[in-house]
Amino acid sequence: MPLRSFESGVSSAVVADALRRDGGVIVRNVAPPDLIGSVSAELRAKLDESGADHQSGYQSGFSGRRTLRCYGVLRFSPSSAELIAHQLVLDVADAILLPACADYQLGSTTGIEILPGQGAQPLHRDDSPYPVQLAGLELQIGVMWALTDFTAENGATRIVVGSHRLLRTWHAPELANCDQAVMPKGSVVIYLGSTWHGSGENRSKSPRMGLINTYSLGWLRSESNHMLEVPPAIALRYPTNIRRLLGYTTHGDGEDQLGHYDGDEPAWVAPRPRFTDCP
Ligand SMILES: O=C(O)CCC(=O)C(=O)O
Repeated sequence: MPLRSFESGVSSAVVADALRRDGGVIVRNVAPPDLIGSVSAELRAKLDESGADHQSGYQSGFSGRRTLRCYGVLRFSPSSAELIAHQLVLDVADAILLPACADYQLGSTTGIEILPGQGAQPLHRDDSPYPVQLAGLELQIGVMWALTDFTAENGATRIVVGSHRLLRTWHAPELANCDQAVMPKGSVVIYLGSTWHGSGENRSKSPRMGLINTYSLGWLRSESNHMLEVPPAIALRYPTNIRRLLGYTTHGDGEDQLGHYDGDEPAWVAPRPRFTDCP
């Protein structure tokens, strides 16, 4: 079953409908080439560092031993904020996640470069760390930006269309419905946390580079620890919507409030001296 693919300019409602129906959807040519160029350049050094350190946890069997990864990209890639808080992405996240939370947060931000010779990643669901599966409750979405063209040969993300309808993680997906997110640089593929997916095999002679950001319900533990990856002194360089996505805010009100700081809304709303003094 093919993934549905739209051109940029499509409404977020159409994208969210396709996502709910199929579990994944492509929107082509969303980000301009200069933005994609800046993000790629800012990720370069960190990707190379991860490749140089073969003992690090960056290169595991699951992530791929011929795959470079860098995490917490807002620490060193200011341009990535434009992709992370892209209006289309936030509108789709609003539609999918806000019915089940007061606000959502970033789960993780990861640059991924799949080198020639890398085999396909095992298919998996991103919501598997959360030991709950309830029909109709989506815990997160994944948003993969193509920083190079994604082709069938270079490892374009594989998505099992319709697999989000399998309620339990042990229900094997129907592989006949697997499609690849073939799309030009600057495009984005969005998929649900419950959708089976994984990177493809890189049979080409060139690397495939992407930036994948996940967004999860605000009352869940985020996949990566943003307070350490993007500490307050760096978070303060970004506008409040990015700080909010990083979790420098509360979830809920009154006695239902989570994430308070000294019993209060954290300082990103009204910076206090001790906040900026944090190491
Ligand atoms: O690189 C890709 O296309 C997908 C990567 C992925 O799904 C993961 O590492 O969890």
